[in-house]
Amino acid sequence: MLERIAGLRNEIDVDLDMVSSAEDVERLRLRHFVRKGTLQVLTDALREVPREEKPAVGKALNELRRHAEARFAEMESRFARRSAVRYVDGSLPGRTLLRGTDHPITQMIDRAIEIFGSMGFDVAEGPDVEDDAHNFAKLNFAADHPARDMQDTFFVEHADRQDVLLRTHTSSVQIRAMESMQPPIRCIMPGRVYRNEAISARSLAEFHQIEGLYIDKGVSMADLKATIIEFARRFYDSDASFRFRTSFFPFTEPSAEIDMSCFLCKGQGCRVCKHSGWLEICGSGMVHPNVLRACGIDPDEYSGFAFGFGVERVVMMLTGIDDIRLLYDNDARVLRQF
Ligand code: 2U9
Repeated sequence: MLERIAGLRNEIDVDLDMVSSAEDVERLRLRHFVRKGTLQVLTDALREVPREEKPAVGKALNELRRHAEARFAEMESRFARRSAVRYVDGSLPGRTLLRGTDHPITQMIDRAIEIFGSMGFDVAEGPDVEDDAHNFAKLNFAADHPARDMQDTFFVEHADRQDVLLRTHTSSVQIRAMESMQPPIRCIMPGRVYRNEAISARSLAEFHQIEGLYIDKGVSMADLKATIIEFARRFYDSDASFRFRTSFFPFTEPSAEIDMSCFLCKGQGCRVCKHSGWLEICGSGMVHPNVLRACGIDPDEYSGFAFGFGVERVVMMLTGIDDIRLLYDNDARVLRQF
């Protein structure tokens, strides 16, 4: 009997030394460990062993069982680790791979760049962290203009300067363009801007603007009107009508807000245009002579127009999204619709 026990121990060891997969281990486990397996057959045979030999044989059987259990446990865990990495169930259906798309804000900016590009406008870029001169002073903001106030502007702590801030509009980029180039200047400035505003469904403390600027000899309000109408007909609706309402900005004179007949209801009144039939599409005006002068451009020789609009507002109008925060939640269920 002791020989049979030693033989089975040897057999189990040799079998386990040769396994190469979890399935092999499982096959051996079924051979040795189940109710009618080799170990149980030997245990049952203990009944036939003479009484005086029983203690030694019983002890040897217990040792064999412990040894076999330890070896099986070791082999099972070895293959479980490997199979967790390697095992592929070819019968499972494939996983759907979701393709990413450009964010709707990026899509709108790209479309605007393409349309203005076809009209001869370049793209200019500038820093998000600005100084008071480029963000306010050279844009003809009076020293006590409320927009400089802590309520609107994020000021940046700086060891020796008090005039560092996050740009509140991309007009600062236009100032840099005029300082560094001689007219004709024709460019748009898409970019992120920052205002210290309460966050709500309609406003965020960070949003995107696109501004445009055209400086040359003899540029007039007629050029402004033609450029914006051409852009809006291509961007929104080829049949739209337009109206120009007088307005005020420190950096333009005269200034105008531009409205377009609603692309959805064609002026009849609907939810998008708040039942007015009109959509406000941008602010605009002729660049103020003080602004030209501050950038080293002679207002007696050159004139120019400028315009600006908020990109998130455009995205909301075109998509029907009525809470601006949805554009920044990065929820794929929202974004994959565009
Ligand atoms: C220079 C001179 C003039 C840019 C302009 C607007 C009118 C305007 C707002 C629309 C909504 C910004 O996003 S918004 O809050 N903008 O109404 N912007 S004219 O005029 C300039 C810019 C630069 C040197």
